[in-house]
This record gives sequence, C-alpha cells and structure tokens, in this order.
Amino acid sequence: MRQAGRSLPEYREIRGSGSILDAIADADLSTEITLQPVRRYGNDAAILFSDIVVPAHAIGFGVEVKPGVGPVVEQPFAGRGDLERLRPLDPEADTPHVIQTVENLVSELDVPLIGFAGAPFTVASYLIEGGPSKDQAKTKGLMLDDPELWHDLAGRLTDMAIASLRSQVAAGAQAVQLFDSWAGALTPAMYREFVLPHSTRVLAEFTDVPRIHFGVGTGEILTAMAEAGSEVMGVDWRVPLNAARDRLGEGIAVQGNLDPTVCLASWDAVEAQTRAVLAANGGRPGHIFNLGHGVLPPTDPSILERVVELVHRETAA
Ligand code: 1CP
Repeated sequence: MRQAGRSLPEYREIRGSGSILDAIADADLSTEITLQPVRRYGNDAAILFSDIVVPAHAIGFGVEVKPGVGPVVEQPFAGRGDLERLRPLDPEADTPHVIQTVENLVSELDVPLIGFAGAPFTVASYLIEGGPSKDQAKTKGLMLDDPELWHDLAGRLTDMAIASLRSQVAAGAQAVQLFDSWAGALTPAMYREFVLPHSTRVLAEFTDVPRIHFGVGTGEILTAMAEAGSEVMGVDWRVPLNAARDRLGEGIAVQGNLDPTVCLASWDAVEAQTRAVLAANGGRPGHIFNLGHGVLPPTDPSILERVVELVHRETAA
C-alpha cells in the first residue's frame, strides 16, 4: 500500500512538519518510516520511502514538496532552453541517501523491498505544470505543439528514472515499480505516441527484477501500458480485476485494487469490498492485493490491519 505510513500516528510523530524532501534526505529516518507500516500491518513487501520528484530535486531543477499540496516547481519547464536544467542524475553523488536507505532496509527487512521511480510522463507533468494538475493541459499542449521537444524532455527523464532505479536495484531493492500515476489523462493514441516508447525504455533495463507498472484511471490504456513490458500491471478501483484480466490476457499479474476511500467506511463495508476484490480475481495466481491508489491520511490504521489479516486468511494456501 503506497503512502501507508501517512495514516500512522507513529509516522506523524517522527515525520515532524518539515519538508518530506528533508525526511527523505535522512537515511535513518527514511529507513524507519519505510519499516513502520510493515511492522504494523505485516504486509508482504515494503515500498521505499522516497518520492518521484527526488531525482529532479537532487539535480537542482527547483522542485519542492509542499505539505498538503505535493510537488511544486519554482520555474516550470517551458521551452527548449530548460532542457539544460535537466543534467544526468549521478545517484552516488546526487542521491547517496536513497542508496543508503535501500541498503539499511535490505539488511533489516524480512520481506522484499520495492524500489521505484516516477515514469517520464508523470514526472514531466509536474515539471511542466509547476504542481499538481487536474487535466495536465500544459503537458499535453507541449506534446502536441512541439513533439520534438517533448521527446527530448521525456528522453532525459527516462535516463533519470533508469539511473535512479539502477542505483536502488544495485543497493538491493528486489523489485521495481514505475509510477505513471497520471497517464490516465491521455487517450490511447497519445499514450502510444508520446509515452509508451519512453516507459518501454525504462522497463527494458530491469529484466533482472520483477517490474510493476502503475497508473490511476488507466482502464482505457491498460493494454497499451502493458506493452511497455512488466510482470505486473497496477489496476485502480475503477476496473474490476476480472475485466482487467480480460483486457490484459494471460501471462501478466495484476496489482490492486481496493478503492482507498472505502477504507474510511465501517469495517462491515470494508470487509465486503475487500472480499469483492478477491472474488473479482477469482483465486487466479498472480494477484498482488493492494489499494487502487495511496492510503488516505484519515484512514484508521486498525481498518488496514484488518484488511491485511482478512486477505492473508482468505488467500492462505
Ligand atoms: O508509502 C510511502 O510512503 C512510499 C513513498 C512514496 C511514494 C511511492 C511517497 C511519499 N511518494 C510516492 C510516489 C509519488 N509521489 C507518486 C506516485 C504514486 C501515487 O500516485 O501515489 C506521486 C504522484 C507523487 C507526487 C506527490 N508527492 C504527491 C501527489 C500530488 C498530486 O499531484 O496529487 C504528494 C502529496 C507528494 C508528497 C508525498 N510523498 C510521499 C508522501 C508520504 C507524501 C505526503 C506528504 C508528506 O508526508 O509530506
């Protein structure tokens, strides 16, 4: 469950009120924050505590993460002249704290650690929009008006994702997840033309570990995203897992897809919805039970404890 820590009192206590980027820069703190949800929930894998904008921040693009908002960019990417602000990432020099956190975690965890990166499109959307956006209008405008510049930008972000993921895998991360959270804003045709080649290039570098590819509202582009090449496709709650399976065909696992807002309801409702997710998968192998998107901060941790317990009980061999 992504951002599982956000609902935990122990997270809020050690996280303080500073920037999340400062917390990420502190390897001991990031190690502890990654461990907290695993300790509390007993889930079967851990996801590194970091953020998709960490590499762009580290190379000095001028990205901050505003509490309660998300990533904001002081001088958004607006033209060809901005390409030179995106120099290659050197993980050893630029993000040594991430490498250190992964090393700490691999020695402490007894479940696999998932490393991650933002996919070129979703990271580009923050750099171009300057912050969270509902429609990614400027990003789509740049693609359509100046495809060459778009591909140059996406190419640099592809290299950045590869460098970051490679450093995490080299430090011991046992799987990688590529977050293309906002790719669902695109039509299948635009996804294929502007995004698929770049995400394919990222994922092709990591055939040595299981790869998870995730987005939100991606029902209509699920098969196009799967062409990028991954062992697992993330599915949000809008697409029942049986329908997702029908679209994706055999040979690919699915991850998801309980609606995170459901977890704010009473246990009876949460239980019914959790069982519905399991039923939609129908006992088929290759299902990573998860939420369809991140945990919402007001979620009662005891509800998530019960979800994990229920899923473990229902899927025990
Ligand atoms: O579970 C974890 O805590 C894992 C660490 C993690 C991950 C995997 C964080 C910490 N961020 C992410 C990835 C991330 N960051 C994604 C992809 C996954 C997803 O879609 O949920 C995205 C889109 C971001 C960008 C981002 N960072 C947002 C979303 C803003 C928007 O456009 O709506 C936000 C709110 C952040 C800040 C952030 N990152 C992580 C946390 C726990 C937070 C919350 C703020 C904080 O505690 O300071």
